[in-house]
Amino acid sequence: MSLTQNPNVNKWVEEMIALTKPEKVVWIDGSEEQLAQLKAEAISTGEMIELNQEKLPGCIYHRTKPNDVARVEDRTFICTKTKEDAGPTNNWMAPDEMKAMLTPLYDGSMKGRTMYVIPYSMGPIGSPLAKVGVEVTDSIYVVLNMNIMTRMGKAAFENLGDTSDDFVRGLHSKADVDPEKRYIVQFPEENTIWSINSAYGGNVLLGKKCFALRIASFQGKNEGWMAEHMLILGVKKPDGEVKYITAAFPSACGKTNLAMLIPPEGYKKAGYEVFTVGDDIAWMKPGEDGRLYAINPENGFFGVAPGTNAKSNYNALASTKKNTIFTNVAINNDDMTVWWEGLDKNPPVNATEWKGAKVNGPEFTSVVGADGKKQTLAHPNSRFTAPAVNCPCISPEFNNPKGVPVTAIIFGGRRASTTPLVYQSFDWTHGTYIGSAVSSETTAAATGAVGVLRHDPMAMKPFIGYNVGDYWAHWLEMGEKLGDKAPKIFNVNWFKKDDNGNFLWPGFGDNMRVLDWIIKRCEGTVDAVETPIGYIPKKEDINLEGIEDEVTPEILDKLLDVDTDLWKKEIAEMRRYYKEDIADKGGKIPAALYEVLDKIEARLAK
Ligand code: GTP
Ligand code: SPV
Ligand code: MN
Repeated sequence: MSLTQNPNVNKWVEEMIALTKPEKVVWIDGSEEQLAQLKAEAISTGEMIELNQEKLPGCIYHRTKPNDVARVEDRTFICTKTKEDAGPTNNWMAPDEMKAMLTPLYDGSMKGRTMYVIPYSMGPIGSPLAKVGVEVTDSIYVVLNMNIMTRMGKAAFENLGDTSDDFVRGLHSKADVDPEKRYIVQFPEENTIWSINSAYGGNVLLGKKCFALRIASFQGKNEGWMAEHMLILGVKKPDGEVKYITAAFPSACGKTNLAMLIPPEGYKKAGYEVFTVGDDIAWMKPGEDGRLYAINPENGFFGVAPGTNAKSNYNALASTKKNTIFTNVAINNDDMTVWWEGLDKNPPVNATEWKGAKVNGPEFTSVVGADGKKQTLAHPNSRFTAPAVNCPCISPEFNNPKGVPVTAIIFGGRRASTTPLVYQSFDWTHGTYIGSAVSSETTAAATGAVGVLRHDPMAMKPFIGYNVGDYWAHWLEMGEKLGDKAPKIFNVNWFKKDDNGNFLWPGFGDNMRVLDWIIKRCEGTVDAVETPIGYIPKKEDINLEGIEDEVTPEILDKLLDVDTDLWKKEIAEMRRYYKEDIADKGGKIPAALYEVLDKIEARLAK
């Protein structure tokens, strides 16, 4: 029975039932009883595996098909009325044409199955920045994940009210999980998402990338706010003040890690603390005082498992110790716990690898595959879905409906060379340029080659729900609106390498040293060196106490180096990118960004 009187919701759900023809329809109220029953059902059918309930209470395991382990960018579409409105960074098809193609795939796709109707809120219920979605799906895995990642259940409908039409309609069917018929489709003009033939993460948890970024970025453009692929963290200083920082890095480039960082000893002793507000997505809007405020629309973390350990990210690991869903990691059959590469140096002997084969872990992981790399027990994009409340450093402001005021915005990516450890933009317009110029080596978070340098403006290439030129114009408009209250914009690179391919910067907790400089720049309490690309720290202003042996003066020189020749190439590549990849393909680049490019070029030529 429907959980709402809202005729817009009920009419749409009726249409979806008529299309997909489920045997049964279950409305998800969010109650403990209902969730426990669904979990038990998923375990009894083998869809989920129960883990050791003493060591990992409430934790369950799920394995996806080997062809269904990451986002599929080549099968993701933005279906606006005109191709120009989707712009050069998106695949496009006319909405009618797309629906005509997909309708036969959805027709009867839930026959013999149950349809779950999931009401959810992105953002704290009652927050003026929050928005409601309804996802219908034939996957219990989706229901259980949405329960962790969103505020799911009846309460979301209370927020919508009995008459509003302002909710995002999400239709998901795993259908046959056929990769050739897999489509992830956004209709931004209709607040609608259609996803079919996948059962993995970002493709099917429709509140996340599909709604909170692709649809929401379009809504934000029209309503005067921003939806960004950004973590949100708070740094509490010894004087008790908390400064909030957001940071956009491409997928699997360190957002979860930075959001939960533990400061080095010296900082802890001095009284610094870091709090997590969000690890992946920020919705930001000017507040009454004219400053930019950010909320995390999510309620949990869908984090990369490999590389997560007590040293690299203690807080993330602690978050996964109860009520967590693990996807595509390895199982230790001796005690039904989980394992992944980088957890520790002891792969379980009695292991089940992520595809489901029982193997001897140490033997299995010593085999070099055809690609020259060692086999892994966990998939490189294996993930944990952990409730935010589990996080030891969750911010007291996590549920604040107003959000938190943002002092600094950081861009970054994986760059083996060229980009220094940190630099500051001259102003918001220059900062917007820096965002447009983010490029990064690709990761396992999306299907396709790994380690290839590609442009990923604002870390949003796969997520901008409209024309990237208009998106950059929106950034500039927001800067104008915020005026002198706008956050300061920075760029970081934790991934610069030496000639032997080793990272120059220790990263992780030591990134606090860079945040420290950024905060001081915002407060105006530290000087900087002006270079053609922006302000660089004076060497003595990066606190290296405790890591002097690792980061020698020579290494710091390399980290902060702005190599004129490499930067001339970088700028030439940006000109090519703006022209060939954007302007020639229907993206209108704001004149102000070309002016920034001209100025950097002129400074480099001097
Ligand atoms: P998505 O959830 O895909 O959006 O990823 P993310 O941006 O949250 O990335 P995450 O923090 O999960 O990190 C991805 C990978 O980068 C992990 O393997 C980390 O160990 C590694 N990583 C994170 N921070 C650092 C760092 O400061 N230095 C180095 N060298 N590696 C890092
Ligand atoms: C990302 O790829 O940026 C993720 C994981 O955060 S997913 O939800 O699959 O998009
Ligand atoms: Mn992400």
